[in-house]
Amino acid sequence: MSRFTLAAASALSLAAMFPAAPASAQFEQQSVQFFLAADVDGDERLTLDEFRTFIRLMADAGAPMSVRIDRLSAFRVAFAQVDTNGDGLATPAELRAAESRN
Ligand SMILES: [Ca+2]
Ligand SMILES: [Ca+2]
Repeated sequence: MSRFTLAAASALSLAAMFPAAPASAQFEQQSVQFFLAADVDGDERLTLDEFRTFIRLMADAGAPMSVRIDRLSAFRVAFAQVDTNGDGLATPAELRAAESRN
């Protein structure tokens, strides 16, 4: 099997895995999993380090905003935008609010 065929086949199976689910719902569900994965100490809030992990996971999944943040290494800037109360921690509520602003 040529590399081209392989790429085409994997694109097809990806499309089959995620049929008609709206992209936003898709990412929302994934972002919960990524949040839990990134939250190393399990306090349900992300430090800047944990936030970086979270964005990388999101970027790997193809979330456009996260891809951009990852590409620009703009973690600190993005974190400051998410952490609206400035306590150095991104809560799920703050992340959700930031997502709906974008
Ligand atoms: Ca944490
Ligand atoms: Ca905060």
